[in-house]
Amino acid sequence: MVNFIIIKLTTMIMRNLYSIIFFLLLSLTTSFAATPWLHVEGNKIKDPAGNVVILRGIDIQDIGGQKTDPTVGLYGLINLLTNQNDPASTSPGWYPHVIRFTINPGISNFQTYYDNTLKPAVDSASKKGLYVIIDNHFIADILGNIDYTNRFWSFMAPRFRDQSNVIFEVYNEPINSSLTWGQFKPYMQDWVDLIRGYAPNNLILAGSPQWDQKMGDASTNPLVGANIVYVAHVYPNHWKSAWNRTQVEMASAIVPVILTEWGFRAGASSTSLQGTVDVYGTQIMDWADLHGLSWTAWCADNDWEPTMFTATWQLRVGNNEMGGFVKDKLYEKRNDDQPADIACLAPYLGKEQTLCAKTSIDIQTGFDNTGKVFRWYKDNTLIGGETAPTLTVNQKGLYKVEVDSNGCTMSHQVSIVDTLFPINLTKSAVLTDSLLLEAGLPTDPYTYSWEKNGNVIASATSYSLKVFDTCGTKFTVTSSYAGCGSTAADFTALCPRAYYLGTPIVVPGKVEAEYYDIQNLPNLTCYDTDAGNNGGALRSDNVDVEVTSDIGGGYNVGWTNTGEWLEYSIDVQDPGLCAILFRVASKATTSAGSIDISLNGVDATGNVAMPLTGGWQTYTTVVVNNINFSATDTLLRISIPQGGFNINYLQVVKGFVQGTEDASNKTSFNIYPNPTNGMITLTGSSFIYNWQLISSLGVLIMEGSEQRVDLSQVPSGQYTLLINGEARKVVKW
Ligand SMILES: [Ca+2]
Ligand SMILES: [Ca+2]
Ligand SMILES: [Ca+2]
Repeated sequence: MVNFIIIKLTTMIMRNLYSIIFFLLLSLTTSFAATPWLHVEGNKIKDPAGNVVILRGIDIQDIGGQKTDPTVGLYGLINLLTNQNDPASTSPGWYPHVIRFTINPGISNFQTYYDNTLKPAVDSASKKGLYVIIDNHFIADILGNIDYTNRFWSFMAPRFRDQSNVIFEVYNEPINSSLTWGQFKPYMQDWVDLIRGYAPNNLILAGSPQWDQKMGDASTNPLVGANIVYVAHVYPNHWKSAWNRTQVEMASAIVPVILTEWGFRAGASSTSLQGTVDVYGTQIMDWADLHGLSWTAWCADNDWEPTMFTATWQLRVGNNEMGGFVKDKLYEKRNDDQPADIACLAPYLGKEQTLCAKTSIDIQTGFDNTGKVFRWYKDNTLIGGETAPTLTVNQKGLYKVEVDSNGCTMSHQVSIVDTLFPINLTKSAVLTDSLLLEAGLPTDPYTYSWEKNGNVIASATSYSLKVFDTCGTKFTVTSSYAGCGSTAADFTALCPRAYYLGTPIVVPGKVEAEYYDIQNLPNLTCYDTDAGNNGGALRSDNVDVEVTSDIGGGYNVGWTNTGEWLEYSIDVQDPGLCAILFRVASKATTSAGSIDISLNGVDATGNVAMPLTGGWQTYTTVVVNNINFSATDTLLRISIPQGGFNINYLQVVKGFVQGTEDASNKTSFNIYPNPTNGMITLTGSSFIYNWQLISSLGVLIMEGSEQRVDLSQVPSGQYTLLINGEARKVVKW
């Protein structure tokens, strides 16, 4: 820094004396604090040179929310809280050494959040010479949030593992009051282990049950691992309780403790936050000094309580407020308990490596050895003579490296384990030809056994197996290696064609258009002219299926194009002459296209023209008689010689159905008798009688698909009978 100023001076002397004076003033007033790696020894936080460090600073609200503050925003607030020329209250400026970033949980995309919010915020605070606490700000039962917290730290920890000023607060407030510390500890231990796998050296702040109140037993039952600091939150209501204070005092006698939240305001809306400088503020600060507690004050905000600022970001001052008190306390302590400026390098060995079936493995620190000393340990015993940046090992165990560099010592460890990698076997395929399954490489030293449908294939002991079998057959391979256990994987031979509902469609009966057979080979059971399902419903191949608004609901096939076809496996249980009733709709402008039905590949109907119905969901029924279904017919195909219609289903009806293939007389129902005192009979040229009887108040009374509607049990009065969507008035007398 000194050399830099001299060079600057010699170049600038030629230009402007005022600039030089300004530059010097700037240099003197913006000296940033050092933020080397911190570590824990006993109940103290220390810098690499062994100086005791006590972190004192400030909490700010959810940084994503603070970004949207219209007055100061996030970066404006960081500037405000580090402005060393702010005369508010009695101190001349702000001197926090740590800032805590509240991060509300529920982040949907960690990468976006990291790129747009967290990383820029950490960078901004880092440039100010601050330690930064990343606070995963749950105030919730831990049991519902284990997965999210795992994912949060798996993403964030590796990204900040090289920043000596970044501190991880695992889980803000585990509310779980029913858990003891001992019951809670395994959950926190899992998170600590997870974070340590990614980030060997950052301080980890561990909360405790009941909103960070039960850390006392950590004094006799601490978390396993290095550089862990315990979190306590002590608001005025806690401060009044001797039990709460004792918990902190028990812990802090043995392990380091940080108050990541304390604060007060006489006018706070919650009584638990109400306090003054005289009653609470001065006392808790003296108590923190007595027990060597680090702290961050909650909350440097104009909204989140207890607020240090007014709504217009004026610092609240006086005996009833914490704003001025915190600022003045930070100034008073600005030079106390601070680290020396030493750059330390942290080695990183990875999380875990597998030795199995390898003769040796290299553990690499990634460092050269210039100016550094390396010590390697196996299972906590120093390995004599190993002083290189890389260690070659041939036994499993816990390996640790210590690196001396720039006057400090950093370490990391990795487990070398003996477990087999999972086998990467094809999961399933249709066997149109023989297929070679490979469970490894020919050079792998493992032994293999293969099973077919659960029975060992005696001759199969190779890494590979050639299979060609009927669909549904399941092959299992198990790979083993002495001392490493075994691992297994499956392969299933798929049927090229499968029934959509698990069995063939029974005929006579209803053939839903959307229930065409499943295909595991291209263009085997259906053919569609464009990729993907334009309707996006039900199926995910190329056929276009959408939700239908026809009576009865379900789906229809739409976007029909010339040349497309669909096949259905059928089971003809009552052979003979049948009628096929096509349930179709079309809003095409000229022609609605046509359908051709074939059975077992033999044309059964010729081209049947489809009608224009005026709407893509305005359905009608087209009847084709005299189709002979024999017991040996197993495959029905809908071919589309010309597209332009939607199809909901085919109804196959035994016998002859009176009607016409033209649905233009859809409205020619007859209802007889009407009025009635009992049975109404429906007659007409539509042969699907989906009907609903609706009261004058609009209540559905009954529904059915029979040709007769029995009104004998309903009260006298006027009703609406909906027949295939068409409304008729009927009167019961
Ligand atoms: Ca398509
Ligand atoms: Ca299509
Ligand atoms: Ca349908």
